[in-house]
Amino acid sequence: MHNVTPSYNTAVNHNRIDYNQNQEEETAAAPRCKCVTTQYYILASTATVCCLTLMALFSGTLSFDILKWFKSSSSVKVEEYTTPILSSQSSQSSSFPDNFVWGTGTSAYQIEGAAAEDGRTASIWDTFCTEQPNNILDKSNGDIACDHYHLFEQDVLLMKEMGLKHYRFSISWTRILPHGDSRSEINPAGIHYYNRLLDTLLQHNIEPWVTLHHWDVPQTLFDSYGGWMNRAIIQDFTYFARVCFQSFGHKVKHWVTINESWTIAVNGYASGVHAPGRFQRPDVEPYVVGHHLLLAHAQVVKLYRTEFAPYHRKDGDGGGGVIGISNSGDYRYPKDLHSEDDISAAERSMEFQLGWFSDPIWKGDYPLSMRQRLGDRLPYFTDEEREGLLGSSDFLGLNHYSSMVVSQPTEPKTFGGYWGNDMFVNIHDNPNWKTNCMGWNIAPEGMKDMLLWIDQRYNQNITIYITENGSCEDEPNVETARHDIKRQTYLEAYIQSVAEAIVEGGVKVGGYFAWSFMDNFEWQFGYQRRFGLYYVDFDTLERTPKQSALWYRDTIKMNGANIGK
Ligand code: GBH
Repeated sequence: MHNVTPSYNTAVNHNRIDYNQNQEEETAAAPRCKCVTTQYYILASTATVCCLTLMALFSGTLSFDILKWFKSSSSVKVEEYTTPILSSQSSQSSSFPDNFVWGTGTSAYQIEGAAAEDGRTASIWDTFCTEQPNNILDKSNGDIACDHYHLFEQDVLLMKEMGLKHYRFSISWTRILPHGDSRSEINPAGIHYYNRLLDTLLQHNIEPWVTLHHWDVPQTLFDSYGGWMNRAIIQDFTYFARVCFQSFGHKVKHWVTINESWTIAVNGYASGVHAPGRFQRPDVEPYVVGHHLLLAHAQVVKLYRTEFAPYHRKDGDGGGGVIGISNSGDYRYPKDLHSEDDISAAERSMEFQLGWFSDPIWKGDYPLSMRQRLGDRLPYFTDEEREGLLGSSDFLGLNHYSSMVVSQPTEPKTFGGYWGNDMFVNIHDNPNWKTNCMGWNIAPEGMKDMLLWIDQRYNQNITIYITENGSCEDEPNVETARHDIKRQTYLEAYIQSVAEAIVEGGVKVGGYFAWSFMDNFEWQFGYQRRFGLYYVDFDTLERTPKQSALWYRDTIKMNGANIGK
């Protein structure tokens, strides 16, 4: 896998050197710069059209520097970007509101690398991967990942090329606070890194959406008190959030507190396939962990709303920032549409996933079905906590990937040590669905049904952002990846389903973030599962746009008017 450590810096410097060399050449040829790529890749008969399209596309915003960089950098395949966009369709009507947010997402441990650099200390994910490599399919880890820590400037240029206006990423807790808590000196190198990333994004008019916690609990906090198992983490997470708000709040208008509490609780503390790899008390730990995640979320939102939001980024559009949570929500269909039991099994299934972490925020307590099945294994909120939670999100971030068919089991299950048994449903195939290479069902209608379910359940006209949606495809090499038509088809169908929820269901969906900006470290699957719009060669770290990246660029440009056409 990662045999790039020594040669890697050379590779990057090499790009930089090339860049400088080409700079002279390009400066001399300045008048033809905007067309410089066409000269190499486009047939003469279409050159003018493409030039005009490109110029219109990037009107005024794409500097010569970017083109020069693209031409000189071996990390980018320039010719793809000369494909004319579907400008003839841009007048078609779109189902999406004018201010609809189109973005992509990543997370710190999955892309940054530089794991031990500039004062960053280990998180539970570093430990999980490096101390027991068998936890990860290819025995890899995030030590280098996409090396975004060093390559972020180039990556932002790629985002710019894609026409991205919004980018969601997460902050590595231990880059900011090496001890995890307030005993830490705030690490100036960590602050400096995220400031540079934010500045680069803003300079290119890309709005940052910053997630505070995407699973990388400081190892020190796990060692001293068990991480999310202990209430003490609420205070420490709030302190970390305070440092982030203080340091970056004037640059960030959109915050996400915690990514996928469900995944943290179930994968980390029931099945143990994620860090910290606990499965010893699956009857208790996931629910305790989930409880602390919710309380920490509420605490951080309270802090933000009282001390930061009113003062940050008042730049003419209402000022202040917004803060929400991103929850995992896969849809469940009843096997027998006429069976009351199956219908309630499907409901329960969604309550045990999305409802677990959304009901307390929009209804003030855990779903009744969870309380009924779990009894006192599910912790209780005090009145004060309930009040703190209620309304503690300006929006719901929905991470939606897939759907399943479920039924009510006929035989009572014995508890097999997994959250799924607590939930008490049987899972079935739907022969009409294909699966992706995660084995997840491709069921675009589930997106619309999930959005309608949320809208109906919380009945508050809440704003939903799809903070993650995407597909993993089998891409053994860059050539396969460049023709990722399956991913494009997946994204198009799912976005179409979002459009239907907006148009037919009146659901307030504010935006959509494709997961992921680029291939990255896919947790327990290491580098063996690719979700990116950019292909990453993990030996050379070269990035190549896939077909889906080009298609998504068009989609953004046309505000989704190309969808379903
Ligand atoms: C996300 O988690 C993570 O936030 C992200 O870091 C990760 O890279 C990305 O997804 C891709 O894995 O068969 O209907 O039960 C994914 C959470 C929860 C999504 C379980 C799929 C199973 C679908 N996943 N869900 S279903």
